[in-house]
Amino acid sequence: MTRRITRRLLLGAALAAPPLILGATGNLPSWKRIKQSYTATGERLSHAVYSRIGRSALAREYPPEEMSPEFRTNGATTGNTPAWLEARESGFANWTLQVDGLVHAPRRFSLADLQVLPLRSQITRHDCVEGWSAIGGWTGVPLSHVLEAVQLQADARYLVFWCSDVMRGFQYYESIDLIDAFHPQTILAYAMNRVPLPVGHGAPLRLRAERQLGYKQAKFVERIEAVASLSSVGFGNGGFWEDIAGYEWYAGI
Ligand SMILES: Nc1nc2c(c(=O)[nH]1)N[C@H]1C(S)=C(S)[C@@H](COP(=O)(O)O)O[C@H]1N2
Ligand SMILES: [Mo]
Repeated sequence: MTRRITRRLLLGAALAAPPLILGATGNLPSWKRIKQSYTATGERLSHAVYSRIGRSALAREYPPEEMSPEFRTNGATTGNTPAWLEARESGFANWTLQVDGLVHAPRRFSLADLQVLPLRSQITRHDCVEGWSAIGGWTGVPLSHVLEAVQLQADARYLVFWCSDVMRGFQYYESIDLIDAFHPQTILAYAMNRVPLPVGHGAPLRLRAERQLGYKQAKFVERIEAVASLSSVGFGNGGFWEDIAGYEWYAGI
């Protein structure tokens, strides 16, 4: 006869388990020490847990004192398309971001249009796959506000960020799904460390999708296209480095 597993039985097992496990190691630390070590690593622990419980978890944000004294640039350090070069001449006064594809109300946004929308500032750590990190501050408009303005169509599944730099003959692009698109820390940043976004870091507008690695943080964004599938974009892998070097499309951290 099988015993019915009651909730009380499960609770009893859960309470009994830790001493049993520790006992089995033959090296039983005192509960006090265990408690202390948990308190000491509490912040790290909760972050480690939160970052694994779901896509909506927030990336860690830092106090201003922890900002890196230097935040290096990487990849393209300038746009190089004729339109971008011309826009830079006017200090990006006549630059626009185009938002189109599977949206009901495609439109262009000037920097001023974006800057009157609600803004968000965040100090986060950028992690590049090449093995360096830097903590920097970003200010911009949450992507969700831009998407509300253009109204995604029912079959939109991904957003493609087209950039104003062409490398090795290919336009840089990246893409994210709608979970990342509506994540509260996904912003179109026009300022870095409280000054207008420098050219080297993607002026006048870049993506910050803080739950993703560095190469997803598209710089020099000139167009956002909503698509149903990534298979017909570029070589079909969802991004410049994904196409050229086999980087993972989902680069979640
Ligand atoms: N348009 C564009 N975006 C890009 C790149 C690039 O070459 N072109 N490089 C990516 C990589 S690999 C990294 S690590 C970051 C570097 O951002 P930073 O120059 O602000 O440090 O931008 C990403 N976004
Ligand atoms: Mo990177």
